[in-house]
Parts: sequence; structure tokens; C-alpha cells
Amino acid sequence: MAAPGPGADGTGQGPRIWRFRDRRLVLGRRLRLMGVLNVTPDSFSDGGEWLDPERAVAHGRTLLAEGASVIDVGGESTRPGAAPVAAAEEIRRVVPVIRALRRAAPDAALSVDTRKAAVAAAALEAGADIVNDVSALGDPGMAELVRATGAGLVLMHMRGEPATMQADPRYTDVRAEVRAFLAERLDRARAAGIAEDRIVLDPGIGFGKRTPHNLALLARPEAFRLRNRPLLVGLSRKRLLGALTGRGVGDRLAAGLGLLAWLALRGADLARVHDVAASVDIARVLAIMTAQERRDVGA
Ligand code: HH2
Repeated sequence: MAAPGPGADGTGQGPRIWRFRDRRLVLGRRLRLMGVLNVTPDSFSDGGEWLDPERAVAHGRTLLAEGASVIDVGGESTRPGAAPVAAAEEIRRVVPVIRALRRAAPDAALSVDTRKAAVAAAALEAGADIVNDVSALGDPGMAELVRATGAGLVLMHMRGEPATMQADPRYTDVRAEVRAFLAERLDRARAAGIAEDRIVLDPGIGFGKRTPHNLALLARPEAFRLRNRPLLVGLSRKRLLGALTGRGVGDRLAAGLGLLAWLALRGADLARVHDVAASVDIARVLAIMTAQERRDVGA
């Protein structure tokens, strides 16, 4: 059976619109990229690189120029074993960068990668549009904040907490369990009054999952397309790529692009990556080839 291509999801329903604040992103035509901008001292692949706000803003602008559809600014590492960061410190890290990026790129879609409603509130106030919440509404204040501001929301699956999530994660049926979790959080968001078209779903590669779990999730990303919402997958430079190739964190570009191509062909809508320029080229070429194949089949 042919893999579902960009715009297809097994139900044949695309394009999909993602709304956030007064902006929107049309998804489903080709894989779009969310560029990672970590302003942390300890992120696993780029920790410390963008700590200086001026350098961070310049890098964000570069990612936009390379074709990122969203810039995701994060002030807390959620890598396995990471220690939690206080809200005040996270705010100190992300707010100046978001404010400056908003000024520099008034039309850009900006997200804040945080689990804390207080951080999300400060980031939205500074000009962010989207809350990328890897705890999927774990903070009781988050849903109301997102509803009241009209922000976009990423709901991601995580088993446990970053500090301990890789200790011994077990699943009976990882796909079914991740899907059920996302369905429950999607219901929770809708019950809180968040419009469905603000929401994107993410199976959370590497968050409380071992390699066989990650591979099972990646094999069928369409399993997580609930209510025809867009799908985001984060893979850039992750440990999984090291497990598959034996390569260190600085040497996983080709492996990541291979998985990116797979996701594009399976109809994922967004990928969260560090290496935007190369990813944009792959997404473009695959979209062109998929369209060509359709024309040939239709001819
Ligand atoms: N992965 C990371 C952080 N945020 N958000 C979503 N929605 N999906 C992901 O897969 C995801 C995410 C971890 O990657 P990174 O930001 O590179 O590392 P760190 O957490 O160490 O800052």
C-alpha cells in the first residue's frame, strides 16, 4: 500500500488550518518546519550556543530566512535527566528573545516551549503566538490562558517527567496508549473552551520512550491524527538517531533528514528541527515528487 503523501492522512482531508492569535498557518500541502531556538545553558545539542539574547535573535532570523514556518523559543531543557528550571529564570531567558524577534519579524509565527502557565503568559505578552506545551496542559492554569489569549497550542505526549522519564518506560501497546493520552488531552482542551483549530498534536519522540517505542510511533504517525488536527513530530538530533546510526549528537544530520523524509511521505504536517535549511529543501523536493506521482497516476 502506498504511504499517504503530504496533504493526505488516510481520510483524504487536507489542507488543515492552524490558527493562533490573529495569524494562521495552512498545513497539509507539504511538511513545514518549526525551527528550534533553545536559550538554555544545558540543551542536549545546542545548550549554551544561543544564551546571549542578541545572538539568539540573529539565529532566529536566520532560521526564518531559511524557511522555518514557526520559531520555537525554549528556556528549559527537557532532555532526559534535565533538572527543572524556576519560572522566573525561564522568563528571564525567553522574554527578551521573543520580544526582540517579534519586533524584528512582525509576521513570524513564534512559539514558546514551556510547561509553565506563568512562562507562557509572559511569552504571549512579549509577542509569542503559540504555546508548545510538552506536558500537554499539565499546569492547571495553562488551558484558561490559551483560551483567553487565542494562542495556538501544541499538545505533546510525555510519560513521566524529564528528570526520570527514561528510567524504565513500559507500554503494552505504545501507539494505542499515546493515542489515548492525546485524545484525552484534546478533549480536556476543548472542554476548557480552546477552539479545536488552535491545536496541534505531537507523539513526543524520546519523552519516556525507548528506541522500539519511538520506532513504533514513527512508523505510523497518522495514528495520532485525531479529529483531523495537524501532526507535529520533533526529531532533530535526538538520541534515537544515535541509537539507529551509532553517531554522536553533532553528527546526526543525515539520519535526521532520513527520518524527516519518512515523515513527509507519511503526511506529517510539521517537524521540529534545528537544521532548517536542509529540512526545507527535503520537504520541498518530496512535495514536488508526490505531486508529480499523483499527476502520473491520474494521467
Ligand atoms: N522535543 C524537545 C523539546 N521540545 N516539543 C515538541 N512539541 N516536540 C518535541 O519532540 C520536543 C519539544 C527536546 O529537544 P531539544 O529542544 O532539542 O532539547 P532540550 O529539551 O534539551 O532543550
